[in-house]
Amino acid sequence: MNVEEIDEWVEQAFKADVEEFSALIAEAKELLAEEHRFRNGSGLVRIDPYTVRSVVVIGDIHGDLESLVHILKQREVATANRIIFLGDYGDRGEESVEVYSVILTLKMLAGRGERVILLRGNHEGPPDMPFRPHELPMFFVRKYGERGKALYRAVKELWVYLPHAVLVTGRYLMVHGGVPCNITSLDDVAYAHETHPSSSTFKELLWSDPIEANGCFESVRGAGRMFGENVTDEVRRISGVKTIIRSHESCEGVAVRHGGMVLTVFSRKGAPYFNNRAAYLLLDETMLREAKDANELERTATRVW
Ligand SMILES: [Mn+2]
Repeated sequence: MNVEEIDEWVEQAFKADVEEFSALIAEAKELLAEEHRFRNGSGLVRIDPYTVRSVVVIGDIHGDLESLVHILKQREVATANRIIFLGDYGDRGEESVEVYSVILTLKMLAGRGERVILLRGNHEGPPDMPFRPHELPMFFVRKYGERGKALYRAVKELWVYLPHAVLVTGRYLMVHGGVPCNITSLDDVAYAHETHPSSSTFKELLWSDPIEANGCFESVRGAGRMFGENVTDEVRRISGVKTIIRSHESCEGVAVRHGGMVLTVFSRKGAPYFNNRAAYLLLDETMLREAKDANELERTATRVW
């Protein structure tokens, strides 16, 4: 992809009629469903660090089309072997509908083989995990009138096919929210969506936040938990990685937690959050071959504004 192509996607995102948008969603659904089947229903995407040269990681976008486009136009992003989004595409930002259009276009053009990975955030969760405010349906109706409701429902149907975790073997575990307090194997993460709601693992992956303490605590969000440093360390052991990469909390692009074991990446800026900077990560060959901690990742993160 190049700058001109991305400008075309954006133009199309604004002018797409119901039929065009509906066709894009249907095609994306087919591709995402196929990848889901290919993983045998697992929600964990595995990346062998020796088979790729560069991986880009993008945090919450939440309707911030400007930051998304700015990031996609960077040469190192266009040439990356994998682009991983950590979830939360719609809501908050006025251009949530257009963000979906651009992200699904990117996904379609990347084709099969999980080159573009769209993780599930808490704003793409199952129906029994509500969140507020959920403005996406309103944005669809504002743009497309009554027929926007059907488009919104079609987008919602995609969520079930999205994976919720990425493992870069021996290096990094990526999720939207956080690591669960009571898991015993990586399969607990991979199939968390299937054990939901009898187990809280899925909810924790999508909703939890790190806390600078040991143990597990109730979350002020009303869903998920606050997980302590000892939990992070245990999940690192179980999954065989050095660092957890997640998004979900606004920060000035990147933030280090748990003494360098957790990195938060946030890729949107502006209201209703108060951060002035967004960021993304480029994991180059060195960073894929050597497991880096969050301090090292923070130093190399690209602040986009
Ligand atoms: Mn979130």
